[in-house]
Amino acid sequence: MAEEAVLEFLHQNDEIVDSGQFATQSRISHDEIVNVIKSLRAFSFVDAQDIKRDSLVLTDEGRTYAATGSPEVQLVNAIPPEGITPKELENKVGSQIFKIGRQYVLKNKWAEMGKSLVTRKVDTIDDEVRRMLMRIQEGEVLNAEDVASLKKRKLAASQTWKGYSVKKGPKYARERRKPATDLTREHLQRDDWKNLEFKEYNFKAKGFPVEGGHLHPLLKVRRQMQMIFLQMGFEEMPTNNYVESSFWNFDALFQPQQHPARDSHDTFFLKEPSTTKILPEDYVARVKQVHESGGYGSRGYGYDWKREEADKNLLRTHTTAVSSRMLYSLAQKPFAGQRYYSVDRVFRNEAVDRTHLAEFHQIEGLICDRGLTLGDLQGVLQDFFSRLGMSKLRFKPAYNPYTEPSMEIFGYHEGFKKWVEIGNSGMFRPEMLLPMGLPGDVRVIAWGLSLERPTMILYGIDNIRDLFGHKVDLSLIKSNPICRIGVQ
Ligand code: FB9
Repeated sequence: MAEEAVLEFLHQNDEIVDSGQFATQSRISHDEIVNVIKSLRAFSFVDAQDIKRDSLVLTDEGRTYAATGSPEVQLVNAIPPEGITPKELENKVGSQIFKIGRQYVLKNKWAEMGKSLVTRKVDTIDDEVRRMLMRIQEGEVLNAEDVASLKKRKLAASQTWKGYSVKKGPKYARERRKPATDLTREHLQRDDWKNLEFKEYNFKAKGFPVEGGHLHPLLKVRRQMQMIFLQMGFEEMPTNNYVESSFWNFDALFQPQQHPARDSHDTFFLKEPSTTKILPEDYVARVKQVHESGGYGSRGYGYDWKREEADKNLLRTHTTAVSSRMLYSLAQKPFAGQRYYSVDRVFRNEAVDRTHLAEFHQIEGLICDRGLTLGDLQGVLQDFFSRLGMSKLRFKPAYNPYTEPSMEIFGYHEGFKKWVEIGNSGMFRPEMLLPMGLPGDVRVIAWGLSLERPTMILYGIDNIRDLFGHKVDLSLIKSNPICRIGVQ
């Protein structure tokens, strides 16, 4: 519509002198005409020269007073011959007119504004302000002093009108045929492709963003951790069971049945199915015995071990439950050393905070072989954490029910310039290994850490809910950088 109007007018008249007048004559909005002119100029259909006109226009307030009279005149006209109290006068004209008009009434000495009575001092007044506003509306030009006074009262403002004068351009045509963007079957069938104009290729145009899949930061760090373990000769353990029996999760690890971690305040027990059905009975008997009366050089815990406690199903509290299963199965065949690792979800019924949820992903590594020592454990931790970028380690004696000795692991973080707790470790106790049937000289060194802590540190995330859970911002999933650990 607007484009056709402009091109047809130029065909008839060679020039549009003023786009504003053309818009009015064509009954088309000037904004629409301007957009068409810019588009036609971009394709050399027209030559367009800028026109600028500065004009004075009334503000909303100015237009109001041009219609109703200036506030100061409205205020004086509202004063009766006998006078009026200030409050009554304000109620009569309204607080806005009263507040604005008052200052000009006093300046023009048109009334006496006493504290209790307002009296008029002149019989006739000339609403000069209203008259000036109406002259502007009629397009008259006022002197600079009057314009300045109206601008100061914000009753008028300068406005720059921008338009164009337009002539035919080098590529003018009475109608603009959209350049074809594709050679279609119809073009060939109609044989009209020969006189088609094809749009130029825009080699600078950006391609559409390719929407593909995106990996969660946890999965990226998990992959890197897996690569580190595989490069170190470890084999992944099958961790595809969140539900575990208390037997494999605690009893097999020589964790006593009264231990606070086995309380429902720390562990999620299942209602259905509440109990496990199958356990290796001969092994269970040895576990019962080692808890109650020891053996293998241990004196045990000296309590009545209960099968129904061991049968309770739970959500595993650590992947060490899987490690115990793997070590037991290793003991059922001629012994050969092994290196196992696991990275999977574990569940703890604990207070949640900014960095802890009721579940997290535990990473665990273990080496099972004859004659291993604490030095071997410290050595493999040095190798493992160096690959994570933390080569300065310190070890602090600690306690775990299933490892002795045990060590907390600390690493010096070059970025934070401080020591950071990076995991826990130890040597599984004989009371755990020997009832399984492992040879007496076999030792198991093991360690654990979480997946969330390194991921939060590596990706600069300080609240775990921004990393894991239903409040995670998907743009984080789409835009997080690659994980650069475990790359030697
Ligand atoms: O991951 C932890 N910290 C950590 C690890 C790596 C890391 O990488 C650097 C940036 C590159 C940074 C930090 N921690 C263990 C230490 C703390 O975060 C701690 O507050 C939280 N711990 C979890 C348990 O909290 C309920 C992290 C989790 C943890 C702790 C111990 C084990 C596993 C996970 C274990 C074990 C174990 C011990 C002996 C034998 C077998 C397994």
